[in-house]
Amino acid sequence: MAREILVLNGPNLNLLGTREPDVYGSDTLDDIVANLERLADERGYEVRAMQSNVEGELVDALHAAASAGLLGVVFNPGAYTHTSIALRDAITATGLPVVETHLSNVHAREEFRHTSMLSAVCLGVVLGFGPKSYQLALDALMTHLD
Ligand code: CA2
Repeated sequence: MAREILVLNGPNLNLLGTREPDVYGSDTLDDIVANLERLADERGYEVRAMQSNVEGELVDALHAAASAGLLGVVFNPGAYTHTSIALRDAITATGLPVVETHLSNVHAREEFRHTSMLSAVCLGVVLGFGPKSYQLALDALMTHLD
């Protein structure tokens, strides 16, 4: 059976590469996912990618990943990071190892970005390295799973 990892992205990340390149870089989400697929393949994993702007769909994606036997999640929850008890509960409920991942260094930005509802229930957090954050998160997750 394939060893699958979910790469899950939240609100507005579908706009990557099209706006605010000074904050979020010039790579599109497709570029980032293609890169992760290569890295995963080198280590015997497969990546399944999903993006949604809807909080409940992200909850559903976490449930579906657990039900389908996916092994873990690289998750950039976007702005829901700072607000979503529902996503926190979903991570706890599924028991999946989740690496919270951010392009920007949220601690160097506005105060409201300094709090995460999710970090405490995640395996770890990677932030501030642009698209490289995703690669570091995937690498750490695969090492954890190995
Ligand atoms: O740094 C990150 O990865 C964030 O999760 C990005 C979220 C932000 O609310 C979090 O505080 C930190 C925002 C994603 C917005 O993505 C855009 C991409 C291109 C253009 C505009 C927005």
